[in-house]
Amino acid sequence: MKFNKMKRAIALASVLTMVLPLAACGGDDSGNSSQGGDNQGQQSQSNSGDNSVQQPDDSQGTPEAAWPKDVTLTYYLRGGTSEYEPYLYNDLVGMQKIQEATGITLDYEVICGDSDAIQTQYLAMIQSGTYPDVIQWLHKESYNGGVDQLYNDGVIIELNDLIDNHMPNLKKILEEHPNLAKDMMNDNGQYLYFTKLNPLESTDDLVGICNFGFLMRKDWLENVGLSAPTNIDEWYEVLKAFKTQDPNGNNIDDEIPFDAGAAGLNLFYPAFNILNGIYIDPETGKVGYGPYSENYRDFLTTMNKWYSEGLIGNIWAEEGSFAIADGASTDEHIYGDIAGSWKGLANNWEQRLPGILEKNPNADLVACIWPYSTKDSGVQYTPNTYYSTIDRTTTCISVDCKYPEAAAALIDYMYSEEGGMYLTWGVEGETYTTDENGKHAWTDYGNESIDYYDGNFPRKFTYAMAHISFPRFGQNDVSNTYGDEYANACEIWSKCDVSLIYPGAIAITQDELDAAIGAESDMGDYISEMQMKFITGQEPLTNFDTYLEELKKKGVEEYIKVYQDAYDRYNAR
Ligand SMILES: [Ca+2]
Repeated sequence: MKFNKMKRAIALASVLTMVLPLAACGGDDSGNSSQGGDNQGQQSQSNSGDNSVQQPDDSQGTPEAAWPKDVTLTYYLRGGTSEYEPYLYNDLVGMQKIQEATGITLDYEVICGDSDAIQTQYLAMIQSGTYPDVIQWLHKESYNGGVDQLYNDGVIIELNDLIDNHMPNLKKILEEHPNLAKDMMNDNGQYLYFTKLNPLESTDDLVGICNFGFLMRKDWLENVGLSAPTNIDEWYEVLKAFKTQDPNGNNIDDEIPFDAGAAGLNLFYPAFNILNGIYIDPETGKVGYGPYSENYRDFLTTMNKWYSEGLIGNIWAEEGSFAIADGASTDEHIYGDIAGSWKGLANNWEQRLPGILEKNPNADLVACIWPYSTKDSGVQYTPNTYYSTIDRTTTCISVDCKYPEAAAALIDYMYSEEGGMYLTWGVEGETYTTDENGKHAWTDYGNESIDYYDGNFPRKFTYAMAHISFPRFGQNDVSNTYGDEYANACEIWSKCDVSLIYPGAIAITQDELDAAIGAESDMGDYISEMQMKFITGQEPLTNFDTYLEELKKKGVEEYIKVYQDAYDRYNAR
């Protein structure tokens, strides 16, 4: 299924993003005293302080005193494989401040391991019939049918009344941003989850989610006397020059002008007004499927030409295999000074450039803009499906939560401005300062490198980690949390047209797709196989119509219809 490939690409991007602020880890375990007992002691101690949240006060005898003062909620989270993962959340000073402010203690249950292992644990938890109070997870990808099905299966509660009556911050946000309300609710008008909400308004909002795109060797461009390409014709000109003019200067014809690893070719689809999968056709406003379109023929024709002239290498196939590669990875090509451009992340200046400089002291990178459309003049479509008002991680309250109002109050505080700052920047005067214009900056104390379990990283990450998807609103000046080159690249990649992107708020179940085209359909495999053959010339493009016919037989139109129907329901919300 195409689905698998898409999920893989998303998972990879997500892993790369997660790696960004932290050093790689691996090594032996040492002290873990931060978890468990002492934290609770610390929290209940803080309960005696001022509470800035509307915790019901027993002394007033209100019948709505919905939770006891020493309430502890279990908070279930998706961890990773790093050594520090089980302890990180308890240690986050920003989260401790949020607990102090609300008088609610959190008992984290961090599920750690590789993605398969934690997926198994997550499903086992749901199957057990006994749930933590709050469950924060990639529900949409991990549970068939997403949060709607979790609700239908009696795992989580509806949140509409809680938002109305106990969540003034979130209520205000949803009232002021009807687009966010529309995206967060389901087709029945129910709110079933909380998430990181992005109004997509300021540069900061965009920079936070636009951290990948085309990267190119700036020094190579200078060596061939060209500027960074802005459309498909210019891309051809640059790649051809990289191939023929020895830009790495070693007198060997060893350049790979575009390394297509990590699904790199997918970034070229939008220039042909399609995406690699479901998309919205800007011409008709209807749902389409990239590999089943006339524009795909043009995409393949271009890629076939580039391939035949030696301009692309490392073409990514299904499930992470490289169908066309010379045996070396994208990283090896990049560090070996033979890759001229690739799909990269904004952290490549920090993470990859130093490695290239070891090989070539003149090396530098440049972020390329999204190429202008070959169809619509002056439009730069993006393939960035993260370009969404809602985050992929969603946070639900379970039916077993005895004090849902307490959970709502805690999460509502995360949606407040103070809560957002605790989650993004930590503590003012400790990890960050604010200038007279309201701009935030890290302190030396925040940036100081400290030992943390098996690695070390800046102290600020023990206060707040902006990329952890706790519910909150906006990005809180997040661009300043990165270096200039990072922010500049993100800004370049944030300039784009998102019309092709199918709304991330829509959840389609695998059952719906299976019902439409059959669980046994090999449509995705067929598309991958044929793409390779068309690009490499094993299959002439004169057979493209036969390919379309075959896809039709495999149910592609029924597949598209499932998405079209869901899109129609979404538009009717
Ligand atoms: Ca060379």
